[in-house]
Amino acid sequence: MKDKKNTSPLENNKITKLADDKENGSGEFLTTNQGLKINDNQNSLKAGERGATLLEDFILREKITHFDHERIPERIVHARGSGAHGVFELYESQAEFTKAGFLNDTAVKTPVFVRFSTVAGSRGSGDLARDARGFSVKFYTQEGNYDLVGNNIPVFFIQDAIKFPDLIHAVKPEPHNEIPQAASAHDTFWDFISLMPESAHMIMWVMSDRGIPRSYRMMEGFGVHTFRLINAEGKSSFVKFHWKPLLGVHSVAWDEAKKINGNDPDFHRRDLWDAIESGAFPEWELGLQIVPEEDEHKFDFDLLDSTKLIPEELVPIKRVGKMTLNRNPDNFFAETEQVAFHLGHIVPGIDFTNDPLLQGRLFSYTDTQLLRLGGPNFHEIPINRPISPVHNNQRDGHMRQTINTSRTSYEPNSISGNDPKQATIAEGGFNSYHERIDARKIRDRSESFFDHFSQATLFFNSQSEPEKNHIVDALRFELGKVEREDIRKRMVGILTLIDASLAIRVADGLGLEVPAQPERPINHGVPADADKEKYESKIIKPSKKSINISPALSMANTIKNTAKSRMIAILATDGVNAAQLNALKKALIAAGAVPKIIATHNGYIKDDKGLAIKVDFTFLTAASVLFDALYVPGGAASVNSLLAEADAIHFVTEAFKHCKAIGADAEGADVLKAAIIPLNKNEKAPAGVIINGKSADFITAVAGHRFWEREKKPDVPA
Ligand code: HDE
Repeated sequence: MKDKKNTSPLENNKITKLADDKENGSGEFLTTNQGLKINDNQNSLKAGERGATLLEDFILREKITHFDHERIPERIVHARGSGAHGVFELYESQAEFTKAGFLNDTAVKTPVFVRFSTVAGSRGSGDLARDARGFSVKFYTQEGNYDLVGNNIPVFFIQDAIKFPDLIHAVKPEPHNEIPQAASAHDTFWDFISLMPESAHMIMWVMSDRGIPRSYRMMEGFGVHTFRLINAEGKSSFVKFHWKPLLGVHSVAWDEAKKINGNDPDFHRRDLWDAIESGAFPEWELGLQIVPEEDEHKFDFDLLDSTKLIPEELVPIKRVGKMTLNRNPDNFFAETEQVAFHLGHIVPGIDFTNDPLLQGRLFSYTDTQLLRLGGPNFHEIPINRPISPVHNNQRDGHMRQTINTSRTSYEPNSISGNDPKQATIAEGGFNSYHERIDARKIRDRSESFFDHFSQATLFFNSQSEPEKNHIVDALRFELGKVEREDIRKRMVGILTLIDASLAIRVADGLGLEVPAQPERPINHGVPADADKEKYESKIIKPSKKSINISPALSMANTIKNTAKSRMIAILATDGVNAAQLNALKKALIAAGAVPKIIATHNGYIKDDKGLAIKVDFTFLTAASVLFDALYVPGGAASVNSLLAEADAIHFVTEAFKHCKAIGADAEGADVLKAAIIPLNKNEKAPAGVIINGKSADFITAVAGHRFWEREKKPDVPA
């Protein structure tokens, strides 16, 4: 017995299944939604040429009605997103820890769909908001869909799901005037944060450069919560999931982020799309941090507390497989917008823990899809359908696609031989981990959740000097936008509990004194009848710390060995030195980088040999913030035109200010000098600036991403 829509993956894999639902009008007639061929798509049905429109016009009404309903409610959080298809391949069986098929069989290639997102902004907001990024992966496994719905930051703001609506209300635009869009730099957010000390650790991450990634392709991903892996013997281990990007982890500068949002609000979406279209498929390795069940209480934090991470130095990350994104969606709405993730989409071999944030999420995601996608049949939308067969007695509801042909829709039944029937564990039936629970029914938190500051300090201590400076600047910016001084002061008080120097530097920027006695964090965000004294010392003075520094937390320590897919601006115009330009272009392309010619005019320029070179952008349509590096070849005529173009000089100055790799040959160096880049004969060129160098040196500089030491140079305006 088979339901017509949901056939087995053995007969019908995901790719062909999606293909069944694809539509392409090429060579076809225009029709109504009922398949009726349309004869006139230009005029509505009227009573005479100049007469009133007739209600009878079913074609007009169908078209307008559909149009009226084109928008669906956007996601309450993570509304702004971009997606891509791909595949997950396992390196080595993990059967020792989990019986999940896709983590056991290295021969299986599991199709995936990934959606990246910002959190706070609306669907049309800019990509470069300072924010956490969503990193959701749907694995279409042979045992059902498994969703790993994570972020690019390994911890979260709050410990209990009951605070989530408060957090999101605080960060969203303020209710009276709906300002600001996609920004946390406003009073209500910092009011909440300053009253919720458990957010201290996540705040450090969001204020760091992790909050402004260079690309979705250059972000880490984290499952955040501790989950369980269950092996075939039923043995459980704790696990944290990680995604490690093979391009390394890179960010932009904050000044740059603001400008990118103006120049190209789709910067991350375009970057992902273009990379996949050009065949530069983004790749991540899946990492597992496994903690044996018996070690649950060996840490100085609670594994169930989502405001804590397990330092890699304590539990190494084992890389077990690779995900490659290799196909852009055919239709944004049908796939990226309608995809519905849920932590509760799970497969045998993976299970939950009692993390109270995780537990609350298990309720929220189905509930939100019901509203957003309009009813209980959202699993039938092509992007959400599993590749494994679906058979159950659920029926009907809004927009039901499946035509269930069985006479029975209940179990047990004898009419249909009691099919569809339950599966034993051996047959792949899901069986929740039998965790022992013997407890009182309470609303409370474990004392083991009360150290809010150790890991915030650990994160700050583990950053490089430039990264620390960026955190200070970000806090000065965000709190500088807060209007109420009491909130600013309270927040500076919270910072004193993370790091004294951080608090002093932020307070200096705000023109505030560091309070000798910060407002007591326990005064807020606790139950009405809480015994405040009991827990206060635990919140701010943890008894033990196993680790004071974790180099793995610094982006400065990420790999910087590839220029693959980096965007290189070549500033050139008529008369450019062909030999220099072509040599560098060739080397860049060989390294996988993407050179683009930026000229004073569109169309074609002529090099010094008279050959035409296609222009990609002009100084009107490009901006330095959209590129990773720039190069100015020689050629007197070209350089003279660039020197006369103020936008070209600004382009170079800005790239220097944003600490990017810069190369120049021969007369090209004059453009750098005009941009006030210090190039004294006797001195070494500033870091990352390569004059008359080898292509290989320039490419190494591009791979290095940023030369933050240049930030200290006060003499370069931008
Ligand atoms: Fe979500 N979250 N979340 N979240 N979340 C949603 O589900 C929610 C949390 C995350 O690309 C919503 O389909 C609650 C942590 C991502 O489609 C909603 C709590 C983490 C996405 C929801 C959290 C996330 C969402 C909105 C506190 C990192 C985008 C639309 C208990 C591990 C998924 C939707 C996509 C989306 C609720 C906390 C990640 C409302 C109640 C922690 C990546 O259901």
